[in-house]
Amino acid sequence: MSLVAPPFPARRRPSRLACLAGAVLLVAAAGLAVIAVTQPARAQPARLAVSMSEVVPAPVSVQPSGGTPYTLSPDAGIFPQAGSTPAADVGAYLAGVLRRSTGYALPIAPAGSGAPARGVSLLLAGADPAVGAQGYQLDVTADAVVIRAQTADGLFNGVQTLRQLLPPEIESAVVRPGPWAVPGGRIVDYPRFAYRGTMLDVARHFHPVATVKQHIDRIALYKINYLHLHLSDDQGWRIVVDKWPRLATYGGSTQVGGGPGGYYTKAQFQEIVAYAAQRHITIIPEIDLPGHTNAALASYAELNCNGVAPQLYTGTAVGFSSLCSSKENTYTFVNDVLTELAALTPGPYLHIGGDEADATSPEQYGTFMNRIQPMVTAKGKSVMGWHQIGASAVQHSPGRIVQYWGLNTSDALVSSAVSKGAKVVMSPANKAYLDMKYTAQSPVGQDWAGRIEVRTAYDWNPGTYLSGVPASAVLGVEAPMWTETIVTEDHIEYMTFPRLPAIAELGWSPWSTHDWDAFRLRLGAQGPRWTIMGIDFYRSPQVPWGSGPPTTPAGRYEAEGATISRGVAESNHAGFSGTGFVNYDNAAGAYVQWTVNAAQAGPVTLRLRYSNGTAVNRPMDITVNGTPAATGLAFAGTGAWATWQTKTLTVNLRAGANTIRATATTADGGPNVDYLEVQ
Ligand code: TNX
Repeated sequence: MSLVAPPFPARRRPSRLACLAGAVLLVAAAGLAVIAVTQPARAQPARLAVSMSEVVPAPVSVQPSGGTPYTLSPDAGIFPQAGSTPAADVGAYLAGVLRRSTGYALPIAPAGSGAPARGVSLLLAGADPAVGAQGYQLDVTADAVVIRAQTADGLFNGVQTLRQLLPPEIESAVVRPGPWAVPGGRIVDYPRFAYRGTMLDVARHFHPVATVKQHIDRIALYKINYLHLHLSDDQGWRIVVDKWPRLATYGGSTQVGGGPGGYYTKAQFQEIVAYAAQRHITIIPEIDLPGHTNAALASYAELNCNGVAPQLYTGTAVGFSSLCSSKENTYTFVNDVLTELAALTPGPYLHIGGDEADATSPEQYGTFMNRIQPMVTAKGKSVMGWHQIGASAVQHSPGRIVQYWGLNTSDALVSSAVSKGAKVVMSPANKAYLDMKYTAQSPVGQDWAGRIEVRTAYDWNPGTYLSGVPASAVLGVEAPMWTETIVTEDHIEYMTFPRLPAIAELGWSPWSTHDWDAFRLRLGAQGPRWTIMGIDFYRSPQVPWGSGPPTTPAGRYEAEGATISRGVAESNHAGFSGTGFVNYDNAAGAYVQWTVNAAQAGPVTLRLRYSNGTAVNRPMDITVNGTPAATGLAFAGTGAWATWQTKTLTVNLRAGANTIRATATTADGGPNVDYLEVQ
């Protein structure tokens, strides 16, 4: 399908912001699938093979044991802290993730008090005290995985790390063969900032519940703990308010470009809130006030100063609408909306917008904000708003949060709000906006704040970015996604990945871990996970992606051409590929060793083709560059020497030469081996 919408009208915005230069073409449904992704082959610095250090966001402390990994086995269980429903819920979530791809039963049973049982324990005691309210300690030995935390939030964050320590196939929606190894060692980890958020604008283009849920599932993987939903704007009102029903039914009836729009019923909104809560994510609802209100003004004539309702709006200009600050009715309206919204929202914040109120004078803006902020606090919530609420005419409201979205590294409104006690969420538009294009070639997105490649999104420090705003005043970071050009679920994925993980790392990881060269390797290793999860991500050429296009010369490496420590190449059983196969000579310690040159570092899938004519299992150890990738991997009898089967495992390769060795572990030797295939 191809859809070409008219050019965006010129937008008004504060003069210090770069304006949209000329027209931006909306290539809404041009289909990301047709983007030609070119990835220059380039030499990557070498790195360790399998490691505990591939986690995004980077953990505070990682100590690999170098010992035998833990391999999740079919008889493993999940053992949450006895007597804790929140811990049991985290256990159920983990089981849900792991059962899909392993096919294992993974029964859940309360943790006992003795040695950890085989499987994953989720304990609310015994963690390093440094982990605090959101952190965790993860210990992996050959026998078990144990996650310890002080809260269920901490356990949940530990579970996200565990997912990333398992092979990428763990994210598969269908059962895969494994093996499911977790590298041995200890991670002690906790966040730098309490708030790590992202925003989805469901007003410019409406996005249904299912899309929001899927987005929640994905952002949870990177320890994002707040999802800000921009629920109203000029183009649409997206949440039912019982006292003002036309807001949703009329104000929600269209969107940018004139599509059908949509809105959430209260039950649907609560479904989103509950779904997010199960993933330890708090929803922050935003009603943008007093500007960005055309949809409300169109729904109720009496909200307009002149008593006349404007038309619904489907363009992308900003700054032209305003509630009427001099009408008492306005405050009844706002209070009704905030009352119903607060009742739907267990989280601590109500976001009241406050940006681009260009049709409101500074005096009117002050009057309006000073009336509505106390409405928020009266409902037991804290005010959150775009940084314009830091205007001197606006009083400080206890616990309030200003969200910085400017382009500069100093801002008087923000420093003034901070000096009165406000905390700041950092969303600098030229770093953190997920709706900005990556490059001039990006098929969707805007560029008024610049183009944001992955490195640009990553290379800034939220704790020192704004002069006059010390790290102690920074609550955290948020990456907003405005949706003027973001129409489909695919667009959301493409603009979110890989930039949101970069912003998540800025919010979570200690600044001492900040290192672009290391980050790009860790980020690249996430690629295979996203591919398996079906995420259509932007394959930035700045990042050595671990898969997509395979990282090595993919292909077949015949055993008869490999290094053989003992044994012989034979051809006396049919069905082999190449000129023969290797007979391991019934000796323990005999090995076949291949050299695989990888263009870049990252995970690959290995397939070993073998036959094993007897009923005897001939287990082998597989090492990559001397590090165990699988220990005692079973090669069961295939019934006949001419019956060939393949064994699959995922390993990490380093850039350059890799040594992959399969060693027989019993006096029966290894099976006959035909080839190693790299995928
Ligand atoms: C500015 S950022 C806006 C939004 C637009 C966005 C587009 C902010 C607080 N306001 O109204 O959607 O730019 O990038």
